[in-house]
Amino acid sequence: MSIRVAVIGAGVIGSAHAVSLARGISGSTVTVVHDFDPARAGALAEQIDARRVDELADVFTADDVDAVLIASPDAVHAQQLLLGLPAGKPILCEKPLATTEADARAVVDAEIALGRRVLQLGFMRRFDPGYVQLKDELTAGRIGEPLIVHNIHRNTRAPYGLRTEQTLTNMVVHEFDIGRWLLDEEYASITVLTPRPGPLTPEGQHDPLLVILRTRSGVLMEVEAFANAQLGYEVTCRVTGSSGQSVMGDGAFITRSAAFSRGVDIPELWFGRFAEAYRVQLQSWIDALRHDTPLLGANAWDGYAATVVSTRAIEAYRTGTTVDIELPEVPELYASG
Ligand code: ISE
Repeated sequence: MSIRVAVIGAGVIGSAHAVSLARGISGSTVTVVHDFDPARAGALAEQIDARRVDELADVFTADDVDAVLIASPDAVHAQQLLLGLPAGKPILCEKPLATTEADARAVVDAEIALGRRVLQLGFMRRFDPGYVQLKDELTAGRIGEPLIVHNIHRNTRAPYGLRTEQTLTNMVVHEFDIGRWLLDEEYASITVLTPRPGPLTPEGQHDPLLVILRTRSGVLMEVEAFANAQLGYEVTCRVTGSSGQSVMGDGAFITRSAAFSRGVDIPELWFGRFAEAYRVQLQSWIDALRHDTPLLGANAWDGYAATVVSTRAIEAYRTGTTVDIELPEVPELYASG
């Protein structure tokens, strides 16, 4: 049985997912494409032999759609999820779940009202071989107890023209999620520091940011988030433990020595670094749907938790203070797994 997927959003990431689901992933086809821009939807649909659907609500109820993938702009994720969840079909939604806490909670409540978990969030780093090995390092206790987590997250140029607040909600939200997942605990507080602007920092923006979190048990985590880093796309994570250190590098397979220099190429965009994570995420999602097994990725509650941290991060950035982070009790629907 092939899972018939509808893709909402025919931009860069939506198109990449659609082509992957249509051609690369086993057990899936793409039957429907929707975009705010019908011409863009039509072009993608034609490329992968799908049909274009212009009315968003119809996508979720279409007879030839078993599951939906949302890859629209961040600000409309919640609204589209609220429209689609009542149809009860599985949805894989790109991160972030929402850009405000209230919207994120509304999505969680809509899924609770449905009574079962159908939503998976596109925090694809949980499927990246590097992060999976790092998690394994920590779970196996190979470096003792984790004490400090150092992260770097750099883009060549601000993707989608991100402004400072969006660096937190669009970029660092990945670290908010991966830190909870790696350490298996919640954060207690957050601080956001800004260095002086560099010559290429856009007027009125702060870039890079240094984000410092403390977890409930007292682990420190810092993230250098640099949206206009110029040097290429880089994500690394280094954990200092009580009896060792684990470093997740830049994902390069090849170190080249030539012309009296030794080094690796740096990708320009995140696809270059996380291609395998995106592929494994999609295959895992399709496999879970085909075999009716639990979804392995981040769930709606994880998306809500990351959004809460993002909103506290914005507060910390704007006020220049350390802001406490509290989460409500985990609802029963998300209590296990
Ligand atoms: C982008 O939206 C992504 O999700 C990428 O994974 C991330 O690394 C990049 O910084 C974001 O802008």
